[in-house]
Amino acid sequence: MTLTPTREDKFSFGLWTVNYNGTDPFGGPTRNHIEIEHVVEKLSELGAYGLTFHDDDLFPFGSSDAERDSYIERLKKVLADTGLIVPMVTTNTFSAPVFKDGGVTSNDRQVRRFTIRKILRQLELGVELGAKTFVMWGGREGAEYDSAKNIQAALARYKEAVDFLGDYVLSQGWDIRFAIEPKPNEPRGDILLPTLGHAIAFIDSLEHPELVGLNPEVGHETMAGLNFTSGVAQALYHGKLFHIDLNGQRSIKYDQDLAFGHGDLHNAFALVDLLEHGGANGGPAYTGPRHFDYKPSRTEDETGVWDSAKANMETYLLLKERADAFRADPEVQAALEAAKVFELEQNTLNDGETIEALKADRSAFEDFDTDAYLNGKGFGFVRLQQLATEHLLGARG
Ligand code: ASC
Ligand code: MN
Ligand code: MN
Ligand code: MN
Repeated sequence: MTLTPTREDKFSFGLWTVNYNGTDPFGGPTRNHIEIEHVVEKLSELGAYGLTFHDDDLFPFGSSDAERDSYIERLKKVLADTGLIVPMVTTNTFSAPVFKDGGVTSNDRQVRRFTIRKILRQLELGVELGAKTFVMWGGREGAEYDSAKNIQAALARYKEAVDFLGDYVLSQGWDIRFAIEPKPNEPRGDILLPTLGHAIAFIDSLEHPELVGLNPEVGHETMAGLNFTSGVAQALYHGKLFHIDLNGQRSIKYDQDLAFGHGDLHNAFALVDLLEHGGANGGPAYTGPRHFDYKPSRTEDETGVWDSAKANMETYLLLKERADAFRADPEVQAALEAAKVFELEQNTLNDGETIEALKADRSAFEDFDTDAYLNGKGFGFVRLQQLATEHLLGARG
């Protein structure tokens, strides 16, 4: 089967992904830096439509204004030459020593003010480049020691920063929204807003909650032992799936950032099915970029980098083809029906039903045969999941 990505597929890559040089806590780089022109040309040739970046991915931290401008000009030129777009930008508020206790929640007020300035610069650049989403990954927001961080004050400072940035976007009339990316730990022992649920509750506390959504990452929810697809479904339910970071992760451990599908493949299948086919309400569930935030393994040379970029897109398209076949299979439809999957879309109560009416309905309680559920009325979920597995493995058309 040939699966060739096209721009309509909306695949995008972080500049930091293909340019990850292999550094880890135990060893230095295993690959050379790839120049921006080559990255954009290569991604374009492979079928991607977008490039995303942290400020420091493009121009090194501490660059002079002239150096920064020259990198931005180089980027603009190669974007114009290839037609690639920048759907999202984000700020590096974690690499430089100044961020060792975090950015917007550092105990050091001077650092917090510097962080907001750095974010503002990248926000303005993002708007200039036409980005529609501004991701905030607070990787260093958090602590190793409970005594070292007043969590409630830190959340208040987080809110202060996001509210301030939101006010600025509204006052300028910009068409850009913020997406918070949760992660439970690493590099901090414990990161603030560790899961999608924590972030949703935080967003509710903001001055402009409509401006702020989520950028869930496969690996990050998995690190917390959570079901990624289920979390994404809840993000969609709340209208908060503004962006997504696709990659692979095998179980609870350090952030692996494997290529998409190279972790929990069953869950990746369910995810693509959800993104492409929508949830219970039908319709396209997610129309934004399919953004890959992965790290090409440190064992690879540049050929392996481009192979891995391709692998992300091809696996997504393969899973999409498999999910289409799964949905189109009459046996699957019958199994979904038998499993009462569609019945969950029906309201539990009748239209306008009162407490009195429910109490008067003997079939709901007095005459309801609960005994029938012992050794009867199986849902057939295992058969359904086996059908999904057979489609996933290509055993069914
Ligand atoms: C991000 C993001 C991450 C981190 C990580 C940096 O912006 O989405 O998960 O930074 O990729 O290495
Ligand atoms: Mn306001
Ligand atoms: Mn990650
Ligand atoms: Mn990410």
